[in-house]
Amino acid sequence: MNKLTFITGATSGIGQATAEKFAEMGCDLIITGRRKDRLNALKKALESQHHVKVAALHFDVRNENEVSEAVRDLKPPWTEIEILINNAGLAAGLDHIQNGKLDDWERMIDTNVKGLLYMTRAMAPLFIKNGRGHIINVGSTAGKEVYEKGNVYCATKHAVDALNKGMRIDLLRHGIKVTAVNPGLVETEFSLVRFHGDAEKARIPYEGMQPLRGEDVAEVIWYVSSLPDHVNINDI
Ligand code: NDP
Ligand code: 8X3
Repeated sequence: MNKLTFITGATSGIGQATAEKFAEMGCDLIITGRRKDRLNALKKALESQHHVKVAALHFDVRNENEVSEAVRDLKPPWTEIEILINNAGLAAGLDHIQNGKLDDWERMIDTNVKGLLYMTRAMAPLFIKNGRGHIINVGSTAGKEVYEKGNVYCATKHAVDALNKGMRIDLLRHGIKVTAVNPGLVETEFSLVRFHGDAEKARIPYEGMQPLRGEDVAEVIWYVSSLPDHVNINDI
């Protein structure tokens, strides 16, 4: 299988592990994120190790202009995208609702909900034109349940859960598949970002337990993407 795959948030964690897995399996890739140096280093490593073609696009998913331009400016063969992995996302802060920082709330809502919407809105017409496509939305168990101080992060992931179902219904008639991958705790840069770079606080959620690794989630994303056209995993 060589399906051209577009991955948001490929500069670390689940997205990076997914880029590595898909390249290992022979897929050409469009990898994206804001950190240009990391993207270029990953592109170089994947091309030399796996002999696949990789395009690196750096943009902020919160910026609708940057998102739509990135997709609009693609030239063949890079327009033949078969899989979009909406993975870019973050938690910012962990506070009781009355103490929440508005800036943290805006970042999470703008990235996890609006960023995923901008990407999907830009890509879906291309999939419809090509007559096929698969959108894989990285949600979370936080999109199914809530936990103390998780309020707004959980709300954004509940929104992803609803969008995942809604876009599946809307896009089915065009032969486009939509899948939610909803992991539990994964040890990535997620916690460091949530605690604004405080490594000591970031370690605490993983204490006394064995978290998932980005590679574990990448295996699941690979599995759902490699099934025949008539088989769709709605939610895993
Ligand atoms: P990481 O922090 O390791 O990776 C997050 C990725 O998202 C980075 O590549 C980052 O790239 C990108 N990103 C963040 N904000 C933006 C933005 N505004 N524009 C473009 N890219 C952005 O975390 P994870 O790998 O853990 O997170 C990936 C996804 O998995 C997220 O949606 C997260 O909510 C979800 N998830 C994580 C879990 C966990 O426990 N770790 C569990 C369940 C779900 P850059 O900074 O270069 O822009
Ligand atoms: C990330 C998992 O439990 O930190 O979505 O919210 S959790």
